Amino acid sequence: LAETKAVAAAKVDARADKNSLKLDVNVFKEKIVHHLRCTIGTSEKKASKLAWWQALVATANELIFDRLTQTQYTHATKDTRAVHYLSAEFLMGRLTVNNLVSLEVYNTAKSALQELGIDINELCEEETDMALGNGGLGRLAACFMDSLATLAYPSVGYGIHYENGLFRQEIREGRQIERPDSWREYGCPWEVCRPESVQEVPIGGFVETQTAPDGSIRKVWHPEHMIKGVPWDIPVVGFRGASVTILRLWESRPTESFNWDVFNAGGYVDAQNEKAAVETISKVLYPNDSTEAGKMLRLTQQYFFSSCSLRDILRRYNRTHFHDYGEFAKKIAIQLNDTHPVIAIPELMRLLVDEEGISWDAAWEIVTEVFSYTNHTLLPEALEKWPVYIFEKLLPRHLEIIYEINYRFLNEVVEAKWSGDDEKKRKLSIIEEGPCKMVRMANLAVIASRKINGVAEIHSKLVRENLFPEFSTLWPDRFCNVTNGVTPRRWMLACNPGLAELYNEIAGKDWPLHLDSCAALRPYADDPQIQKRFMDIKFKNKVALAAEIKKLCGVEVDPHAMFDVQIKRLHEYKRQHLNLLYILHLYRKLLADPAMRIVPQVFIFGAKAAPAYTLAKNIIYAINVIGDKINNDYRIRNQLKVVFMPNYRVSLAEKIIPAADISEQISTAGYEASGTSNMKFSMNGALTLGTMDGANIEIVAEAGVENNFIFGMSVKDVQELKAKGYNPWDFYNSNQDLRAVVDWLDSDFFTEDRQALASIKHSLLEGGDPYMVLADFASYCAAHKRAEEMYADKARWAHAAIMNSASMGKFSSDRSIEDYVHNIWKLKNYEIKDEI
Ligand code: B1H
Repeated sequence: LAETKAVAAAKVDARADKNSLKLDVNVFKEKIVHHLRCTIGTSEKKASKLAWWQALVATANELIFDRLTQTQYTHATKDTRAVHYLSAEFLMGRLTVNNLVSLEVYNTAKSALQELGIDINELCEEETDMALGNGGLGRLAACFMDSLATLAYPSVGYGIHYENGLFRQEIREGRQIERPDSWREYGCPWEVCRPESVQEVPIGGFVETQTAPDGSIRKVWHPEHMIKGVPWDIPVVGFRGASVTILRLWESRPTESFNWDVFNAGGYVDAQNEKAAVETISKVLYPNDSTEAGKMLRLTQQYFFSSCSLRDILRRYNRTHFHDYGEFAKKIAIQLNDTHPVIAIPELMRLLVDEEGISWDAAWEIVTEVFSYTNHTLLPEALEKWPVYIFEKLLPRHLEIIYEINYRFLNEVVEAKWSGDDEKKRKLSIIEEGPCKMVRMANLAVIASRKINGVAEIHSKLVRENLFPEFSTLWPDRFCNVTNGVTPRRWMLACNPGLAELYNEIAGKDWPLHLDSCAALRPYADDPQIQKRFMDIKFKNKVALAAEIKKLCGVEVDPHAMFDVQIKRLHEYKRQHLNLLYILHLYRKLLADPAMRIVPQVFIFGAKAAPAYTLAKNIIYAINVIGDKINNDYRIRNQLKVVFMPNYRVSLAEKIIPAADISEQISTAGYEASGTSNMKFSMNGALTLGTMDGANIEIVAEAGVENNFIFGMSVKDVQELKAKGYNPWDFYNSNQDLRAVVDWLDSDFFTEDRQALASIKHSLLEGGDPYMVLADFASYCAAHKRAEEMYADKARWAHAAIMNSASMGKFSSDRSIEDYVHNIWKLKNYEIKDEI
């Protein structure tokens, strides 16, 4: 009894300790100094900023790990159903400010550091972004982790522990140069290695068919290698500590047995080579946003992390279910983030049939209950296909399983629906016939998934009607929509404290949990005082961004000017070159009429191009050299500035978005599945200048078309023009302004490397202008004109900015997660109490 009392007393002590850490600046200060000395091994006198930051993280981790333990205890004792989010990318960015805000200790930490003579902002700048993703798809996964933790749904994120994330971009003489991103060169204090959960994954080799005495057939895979998967856990803190979930990232290592034979035979160097080959698997993130690389290493990465994750899921399940799979589909939901982890489907079949001895039919029933698949793009070049010969080499048993799935699907399902229709079978088959037989991963995903969703209303419609029309006839109930969302904790509360304070006053402090409540600001959209307050916040953010622009680009910009922003991966379908043509058009008008006065404008770009995407790199070069010319042309009296901010990434977006007036979302209609920065901009009071594409449609439906600048062809217009036969020359020949700026690209006005800029003109004319830039040019100019007019009317602009910001309730990632939960995952959430 005495012992129980002592334990109970210790628990009370621990809780008191936690609370004082949260509330008492002095306690927080002591903790930081304690960690500086005892965890980091330095002292106040000589500590670097990095060391102070590490001590700050160690202090936060005291609270985080305690909450994590509580969360895992609750989930384990309740044997909860959980979702497992498999994604090749998690673009987490920095964690410090977010975690401190979520733990409600940001202000305590700030004051504690201040008393120690340290500026918390400077410390937070020490953190390298976790850039383990390319763009929207990876950042969406990160926002979803935030919402899952906040809503306290049992969940795990699974991905790859890339040693190098997306390359660091440097700009030299206007050109992009790629540098490796070693985000954890000096260690990452948020991650914890979990050696107790290491997995081993077989790969390569051959399959042997064994016939038992009773005539039954057994397949035995003799793999060539084993790869060790080492898990690194990154805790994700829900808002106000609602729960702490785990992002588990797998690192590849050679197994102990791996190179033993070679080593013994005196092949020390060869053994090292093999070791290096295995470590290569998690070395680097492929930098192709929306284009499939089709490389052996990439399939190996996908299989490696999918298999490690499934084994981890099975291990945890079997701790309480002892290899009885009757409850498996009740306890486990697996979400496939695009086709990248789709190899998990045949891998789970293999684990269940070959390793657990379950019948094919029973295993297939489990698999088709467990998996769901999210499609993120319709671009044909992004739809993953793998050559059969690569499968034969790396995953021979999986190939057999895929053939079996395909055989049964074609002969049972398709045959029943379209008897004797070989054309349908050819189209729906997982295997694409041809000189190089291919495995179509998207078809495999649809055939095995319970639900298939697109990421915005229009995109989901196109997934059904254009991408998978036959599948959606076959299984109409499988297809659904979940419109994307973003976390208001990072994208408003943490990155725009001024705006957050305004919402605290108007909507109450719970708005980050109930973003709909921001609508409380709407009745004040015409209130001069609130307008002033709102636009003062914006102005302050613009002053801060102007300083950052000066620092990074050396260009002086006036914060009174209209800040027009396009930040996203560089891709033809996103049409940064349409924006550039407009800038040239404005510049040309200013040169033609030196007396002309326009609304002063700053065009701000941020974009990385895939290293092998030449045209995209030329567009970056064009933005830089044209910007340079314009910024230094005294004739236009600073009315126009163009800046390209290097190394666009999450932490830079957090500085740019709160300062934007105009959000450029100008993809050719039908090509941007959703977009997510469009939501972040609106939340922070920017007006969208955009096409009726992706989530733009739903954003302006909420915020009012009249408060945004919509232009260009609709999806239907695009389809019709294509059907009719689009000819860019028609537009070029009939619009003098357009012809002048397109021709300007093919001149030596901006650069000696005339070829680089001329290549853009070439793609727009001889290249056929695949994304119909010229067709939308006139309407884009007109939209800009409307924007400039509205900007000159301060009250009208403030009204529109407020209406945008206050109408984004729908686009909280909490709403997206609730949609997934109710329509797909069927989870329950649990209150996490301080129990242990
Ligand atoms: C999106 C990708 C993507 N769609 C292949 N597809 C990749 C495809 O490395 N790869 O091979 C990487 C990424 N990314 C984006 O997803 C869409 O373009 C956006 O419109 C959407 O908002 C985002 C999140 O759904």
